[in-house]
Amino acid sequence: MTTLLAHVPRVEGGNLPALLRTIADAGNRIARAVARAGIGGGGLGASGRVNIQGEACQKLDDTAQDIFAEVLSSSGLVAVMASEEVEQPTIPPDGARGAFAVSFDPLDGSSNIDTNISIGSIFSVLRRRAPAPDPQDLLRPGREQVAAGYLVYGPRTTLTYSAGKGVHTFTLDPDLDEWVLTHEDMKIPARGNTCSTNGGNSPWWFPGMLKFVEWAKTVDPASGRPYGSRYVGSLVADFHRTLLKGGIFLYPADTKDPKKPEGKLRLLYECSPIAYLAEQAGGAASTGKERILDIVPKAFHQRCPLAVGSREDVAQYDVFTNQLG
Ligand code: P6P
Repeated sequence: MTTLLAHVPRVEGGNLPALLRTIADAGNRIARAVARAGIGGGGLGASGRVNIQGEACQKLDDTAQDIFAEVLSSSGLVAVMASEEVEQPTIPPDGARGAFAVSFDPLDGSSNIDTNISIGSIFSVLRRRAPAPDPQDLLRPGREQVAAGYLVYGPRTTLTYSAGKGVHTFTLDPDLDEWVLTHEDMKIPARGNTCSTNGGNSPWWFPGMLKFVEWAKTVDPASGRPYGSRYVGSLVADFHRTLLKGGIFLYPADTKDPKKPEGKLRLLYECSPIAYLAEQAGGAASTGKERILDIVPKAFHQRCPLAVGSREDVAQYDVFTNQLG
């Protein structure tokens, strides 16, 4: 059996296999907390905390944040880390010996917790470049990532990652309590037949997005249209389906909230790691106008539009967005 530690390639100057194993251990602990939420009346519902995004936090958000922060801080591998849940990045006590700058969303899709729908954790790994631990080291384009991935806490607990040599999924065997390689070198089909987006936002979409969705709904059997519609509301679940079956996931810029003109998703710990995986699997990820992995972040929690999935579907979306705005 190929273990995660043995599967992850080593990188110059940092123990990447150990870091991903540490993240996997955090995921195992979070999966157990998710599975037990609600038993004995604990673990579900709001915690009363409001995060930097202005979102009401669920108790499991706090649990996942605490687990990620604890394991990464104590690993000796991390120089600086940014979390969706925390305003400013954190430098662990022994960050000076950490080789990596890590961004993470400890629990993505938490609005789905109480309804027992799949949720997950997302992570992005950069090699430290600064001579000393420095939060600014996190503000680098996604093409510089040395690894990225996500966990899905669903019917199965899975960890999907890439370290620059393809995309692979490990599944947690609950009997062995071990991660088992179940999907190696995953590839997104060049074109799919599913469009995944929150149609409730259509009154605020720009013309290019409206045109793409109309195009996807047009009857044209030769191109597999009309596309089906699937939307879970957890990025990890919607992307994992897209990775396996093809199609396109869209969270575009819109005019719904003047405070979020670039859409809802965050660059550092949602769009950038997902884009890295998509490209490693032969797919594509863009804002509609530029490659996600070329965006140079200016702020830790900046948002960006996301179109990700089959490269031919993303290309078609780019055409409409560049033509129509
Ligand atoms: P909406 C979850 O809150 C999340 O950040 C992503 O996981 C998901 O894709 C998106 O928001 C869903 O947002 O506005 O459709 O509920």
